[in-house]
Amino acid sequence: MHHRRQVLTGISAMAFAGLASRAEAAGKIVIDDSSVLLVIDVQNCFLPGGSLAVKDGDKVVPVINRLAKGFANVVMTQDWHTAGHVSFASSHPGKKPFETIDLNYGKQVLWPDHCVQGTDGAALSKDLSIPQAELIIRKGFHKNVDSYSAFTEADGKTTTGLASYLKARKLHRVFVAGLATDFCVAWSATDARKAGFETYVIEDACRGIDTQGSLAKAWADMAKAGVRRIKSSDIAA
Ligand code: VGL
Ligand code: ZN
Repeated sequence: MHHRRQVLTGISAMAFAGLASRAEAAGKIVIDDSSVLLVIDVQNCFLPGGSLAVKDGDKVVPVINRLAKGFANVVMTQDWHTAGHVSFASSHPGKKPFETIDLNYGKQVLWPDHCVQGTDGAALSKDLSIPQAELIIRKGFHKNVDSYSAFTEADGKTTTGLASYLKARKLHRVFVAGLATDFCVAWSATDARKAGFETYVIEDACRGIDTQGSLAKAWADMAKAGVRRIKSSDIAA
């Protein structure tokens, strides 16, 4: 009798724990097998001391490492430019970084040289700890076309193949984090929506550059595209 009561108590305690954790998850976003964490451009050039350092860029690393533990599926991107890339101010005599020019595919912000293929600046942060990351997609490797987006280059038509990959793997919910909020994160998130993915941007897992009002514009563009703006605390642990 005594033994049986102990067993029942054990079972009801387990059931209660199950209910409690479901209740806790209520109102929170639950990561499932169709979810993928897309980690954008956490590369040395964008971190403090880098050639295109994003203010507090390093602060995203612990947040992303923590988030990634909850994802079976993680894809990372790497900005991966040729030397003399069209997006570099140094490729346009008389132009300075953060000025803009008109290229055949539209307006282009000019940047300091950054993320040149094979350089230490282009390497992913050594502090990222995401061993399960299954794909690293490189972008911006065509000398005359930039690619902020992980999906489609700045000409608006050349694809990186990422949408096809995610669809083939049945990953329909894309959670975006990384650098920089107002460029590669925003363009990737809006393109994810365009390709039909449920799309979230995890605000505290991103940092922005904010040049000429770009950060406010990026959030407005993302909202218009149906991107959901969340915080890492909105995700069920
Ligand atoms: C990025 C500017 C130039 C980014 C890349 O990762 O947001 N920004 N290239
Ligand atoms: Zn770039």
